[in-house]
Amino acid sequence: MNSPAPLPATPESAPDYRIHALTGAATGSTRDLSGPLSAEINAAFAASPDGEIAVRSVDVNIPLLEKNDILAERNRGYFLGRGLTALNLVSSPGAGKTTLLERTLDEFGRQNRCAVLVGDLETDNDGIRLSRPHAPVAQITTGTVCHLDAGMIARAAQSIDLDGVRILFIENVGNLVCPASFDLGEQVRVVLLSTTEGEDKPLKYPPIFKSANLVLLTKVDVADVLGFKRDVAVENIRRIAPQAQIIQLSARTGEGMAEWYAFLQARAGRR
Ligand SMILES: Nc1nc2c(ncn2[C@@H]2O[C@H](COP(=O)(O)OP(=O)(O)OP(=O)(O)O)[C@@H](O)[C@H]2O)c(=O)[nH]1
Ligand SMILES: [Mg+2]
Repeated sequence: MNSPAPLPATPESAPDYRIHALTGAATGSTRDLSGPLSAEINAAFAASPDGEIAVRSVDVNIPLLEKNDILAERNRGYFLGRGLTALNLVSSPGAGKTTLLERTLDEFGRQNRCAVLVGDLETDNDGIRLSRPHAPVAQITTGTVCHLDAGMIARAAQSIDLDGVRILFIENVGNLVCPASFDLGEQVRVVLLSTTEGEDKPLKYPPIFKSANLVLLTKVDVADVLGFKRDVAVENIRRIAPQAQIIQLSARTGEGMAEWYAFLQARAGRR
């Protein structure tokens, strides 16, 4: 009997995602890292003087989620140590994450220094939309990966200048499933549900809602024309996520934005 063909050699892993600091790129000293990943990350920065870096994945032979959780705890400590609050914004594609952050940077962000890390499979479009002289922004393009992970956040956070930043917004890849499993080291998880998606999504995609600290019911300006029942949606959110605060808002008309800013202000104050 012929012996089975040997497994093909594992190819050298290609860069699996890219980080591009669009505004507020970190300068020299703030890029220096310590810890187990420091050599790899610092070498990647050194090889990319224009702020764009490509980082290879690190094989540490532990389960993916366990590795993510370890890195997430490191991120949490790093954020707490810097006195900033990190919020992870998750939703299905197009629920209004970037539009909300654009307005938030223009209003809340004028008095409170904010930074943004934004993830998409492809394009810098959201990073460009969010670029403001007063707010450092880095775009993470994940290629084929349907969520951000803690390693990406660790590296992207090093690519921008976080000095004086009180709030770090992380706009996750638009997806109502995968991001639920990946702790990024955030202190606050914000789930957006838009009126264009239907009232039943909390019932159909419970894990992400169960993990939320805050649920934003977005695009309420078009609720009536869509026949979207806000009270039913709120009831569904409460049933699945009784732990979560709920704010109804429209980044277009401004309804509910004051409540959102009050939430941010209260969280930013916890150092
Ligand atoms: N009517 C209305 N439209 C909104 C509102 N917020 C966002 N939109 C629209 O919804 C669409 C998607 O908004 P984005 O902010 O790009 O959504 P997103 O969640 O960032 O999308 P991805 O990053 O692709 O997941 C755009 O056409 C926005 O203009 C709102 O409050 N009211
Ligand atoms: Mg977006």
